[in-house]
Amino acid sequence: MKLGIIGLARSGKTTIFNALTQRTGESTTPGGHAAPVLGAVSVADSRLDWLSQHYKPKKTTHAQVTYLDLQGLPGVLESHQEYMSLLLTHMRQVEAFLLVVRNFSDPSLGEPDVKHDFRELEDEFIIADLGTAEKRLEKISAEQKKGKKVFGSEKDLLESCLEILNAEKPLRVKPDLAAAPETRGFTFLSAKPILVVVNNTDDDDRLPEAAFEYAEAMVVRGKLEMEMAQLSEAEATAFRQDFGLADSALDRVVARSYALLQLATFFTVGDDEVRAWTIPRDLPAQEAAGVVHTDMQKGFIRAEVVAYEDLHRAGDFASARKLGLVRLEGKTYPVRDGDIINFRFNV
Ligand SMILES: Nc1nc2c(ncn2[C@@H]2O[C@H](COP(=O)(O)OP(=O)(O)O)[C@@H](O)[C@H]2O)c(=O)[nH]1
Ligand SMILES: [Mg+2]
Repeated sequence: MKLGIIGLARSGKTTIFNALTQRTGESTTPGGHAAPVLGAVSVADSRLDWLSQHYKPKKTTHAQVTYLDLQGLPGVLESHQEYMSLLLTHMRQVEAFLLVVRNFSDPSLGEPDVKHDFRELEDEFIIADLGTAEKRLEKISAEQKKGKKVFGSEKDLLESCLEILNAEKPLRVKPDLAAAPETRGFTFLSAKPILVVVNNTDDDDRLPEAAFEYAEAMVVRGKLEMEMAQLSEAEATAFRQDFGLADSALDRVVARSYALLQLATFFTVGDDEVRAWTIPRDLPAQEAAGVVHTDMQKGFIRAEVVAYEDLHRAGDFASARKLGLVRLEGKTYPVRDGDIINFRFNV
């Protein structure tokens, strides 16, 4: 899963990125302005821990989340064309945005205004998408004038997109429009799921009320979390208790992102490797097999499935089987969160 961290200057993007990826520092391009920075983290999962203890494999592989610190939006927009096009390329590739808004007072920017800052970012998405949709529609009319045929319902879909964007709404309000085969390729920014990350001061853990339209929001205390991310495990646990934080920012952001993107985790187990895989919820078993290996998808026969809870309760695979908890499922079986799957396939 790839998430882009975006926000206005000095909103705390780098601070939060560092907290999530347990890094320090800032990077810049040779040109001097900030560059998109990439960091990957393993997703903690107590189920994977148990499976790993149980199977004692040579290798245990966690699901991975990649974060991109997409610096500088807007402001650099007009001044650095080259950088902006690089930024847009990165932005189009992420599955969702973490939208950081400043909720602490800054010596140069003054008191925070989360609603205003959020809206400014949303407008950037909408304006970028308006440009894309208008340009494509102009091209379509030019082609039609020359007598060319228009594919499927592309024009209708784009006109519906324009209507939403012109009403100053993000395409997120109607995800089907931008997910259609005719429009998917445009990778509209305002259609991507967003999670607003409100960056609070150390002593405040409340979410501002009703400030964000068409978006889910959560609080992270960026500075505090970054400091905690640099402590040892034991120190961090003690620190967290003092501040009433049960889980790290990383755990909370990952959990919310999985929910937002409707993702699920399934596991494969064996002597060589125990591994967690991230898929869209309810993905058909044959497609889930393809996530592991294309041969497994092509030669798919059956999926042998046991729910984590069932295996855990039974104690081991043989007992789970005796209890009738191991099922044989076909190609279309919708994979559930926590399934442990052994794919049977022919090559
Ligand atoms: N008080 C306070 N300051 C913060 C917090 N998060 C970031 N800052 C400060 O705000 C400034 C900008 O943060 P930075 O992460 O570099 O912002 P970016 O420009 O969005 O990457 C730095 O001086 C940070 O120390 C926070 O949660 N509380
Ligand atoms: Mg930064």
